Amino acid sequence: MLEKINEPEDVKKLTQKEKEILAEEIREYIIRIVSKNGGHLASNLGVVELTIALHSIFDVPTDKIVWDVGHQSYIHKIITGRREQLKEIRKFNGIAGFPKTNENASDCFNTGHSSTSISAALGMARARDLQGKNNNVIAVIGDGALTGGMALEALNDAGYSKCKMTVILNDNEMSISPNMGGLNNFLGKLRTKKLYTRTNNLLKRQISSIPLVGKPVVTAVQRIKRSIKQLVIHKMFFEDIGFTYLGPVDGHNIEKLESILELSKQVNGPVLIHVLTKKGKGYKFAEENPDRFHATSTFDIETGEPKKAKNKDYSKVFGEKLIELAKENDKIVAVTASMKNGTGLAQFAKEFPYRIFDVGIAEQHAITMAAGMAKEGMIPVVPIYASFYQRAYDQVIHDVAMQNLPVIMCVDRAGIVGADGETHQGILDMAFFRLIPNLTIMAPKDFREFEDMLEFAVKLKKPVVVRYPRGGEDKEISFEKHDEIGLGKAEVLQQIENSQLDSDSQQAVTIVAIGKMVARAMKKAQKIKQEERN
Ligand SMILES: Cc1ncc(C[n+]2csc(CCOP(=O)(O)OP(=O)(O)O)c2C)c(N)n1
Repeated sequence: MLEKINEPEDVKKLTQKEKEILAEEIREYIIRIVSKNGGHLASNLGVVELTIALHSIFDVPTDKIVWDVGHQSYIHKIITGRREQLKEIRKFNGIAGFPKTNENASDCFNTGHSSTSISAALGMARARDLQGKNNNVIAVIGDGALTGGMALEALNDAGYSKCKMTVILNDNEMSISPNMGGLNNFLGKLRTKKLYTRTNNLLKRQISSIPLVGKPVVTAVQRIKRSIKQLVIHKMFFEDIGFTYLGPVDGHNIEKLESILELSKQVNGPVLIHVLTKKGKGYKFAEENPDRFHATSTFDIETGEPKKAKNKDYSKVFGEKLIELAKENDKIVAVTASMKNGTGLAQFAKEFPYRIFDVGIAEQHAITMAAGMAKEGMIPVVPIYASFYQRAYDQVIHDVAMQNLPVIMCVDRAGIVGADGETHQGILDMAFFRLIPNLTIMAPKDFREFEDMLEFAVKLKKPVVVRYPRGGEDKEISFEKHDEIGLGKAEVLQQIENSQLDSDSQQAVTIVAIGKMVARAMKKAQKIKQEERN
């Protein structure tokens, strides 16, 4: 079946049975590719049926599908003519692991950072209306991404706007780790609302008995929905802010998905479809361990085990040192924006479950919340990937730096990060942090210096940024010298004797480096020294 799929039209032609077969073939194909290239597995396996249903009902590129984060767009890429190119996903000169408008017209908006899809889709819907067009606009957002402030700002605007658009809430109860927060509890109540599912069927029956033409249908749908809502649901967040809520619907049943998507097209306003999916669906190891298979390196399909053993990295050193510091100082707390495992906090969470706060994918809130804790005497440590720190820029300035509060901001994955592409590179943080007053910024040359810097940061009692790269130390260089960390002090690691200087011009080379680049600079310096000797 898969080999026949070169464009969405090919999916539209299939029978329901054939679509089910296609779903299984797509799963096998993706598992095989991700096992070789690495990538986002569990999230993609969860949206196979949803993506097939979307392409059966909507017409891209005229209709716009915005994938939140975009890590789950592999099936969309397969269906929109990139089946063969998927084999080179995330590789140099291969296709990207996220939607890219310059890669294919069906990718209508670039994503990578979470919680942007509803804003972008609402913008597209408004642009459509102003230009008298009539295409559909759909945002596909996970329950994890929904915890991001931007998504909630957009829901607020979209619900009130009355603009025709569809938000698909892909609810698998997981962010990277299990989803946290009050919204997750609220969704939990909707997930189990059997009564509502039944009434929803009633709604569908009533709607199908109304002739499907123009505005009267819409008004009728909304009137029926309102009356049912008043009957059975006391308080419905989505409905109350202006959305027509449809669902919950089984996200692995293509037929049901298609019928609810079709239904959403009839509503002339914002619709939210609540789709229940299983992260990792169809691959035993990913179903059992969706966090590990959220984003994975290469692995063995039979055992699910990684092909390469993971070396000690900076995130691990961070987690271990933080535990040590937290044992000595009970004011130390950790704050994470839904990245407990990635930032090395898993063990800390086990040892100090009451001193770690997972605030959801909410970097802005994480920083201001940490500022509040710091104001009242705690020492919050907030590890966030460099590219996601971009989200919290104003909070770092306004809430932490200007009040000179002792928040320790740990900038993980600083520098080039590789296969996730341009949205995930940590290349701007040094430029933007250095503009902010009151910040002490450090970058360690190796693990030992990183530990010293964390100790120093705790003692400093001021806002501190420590940036460190993805991965581990440089294997070829081991530093013996470790000066005590001091404010504004550089460390001289190697000096060339005066006699070695060029005798005529007395010229010398000075290499100044920070962080990971110190090892590289050392290698160069050693080479120069060697050349001088020869
Ligand atoms: C601003 C930002 N912070 C963190 C991340 C890292 N991240 C990527 S996907 C993800 C979880 C997304 O969960 P959800 O939206 O529920 O999608 P799922 O993978 O469960 O389908 C996180 C935290 C990100 N992409 N953007």
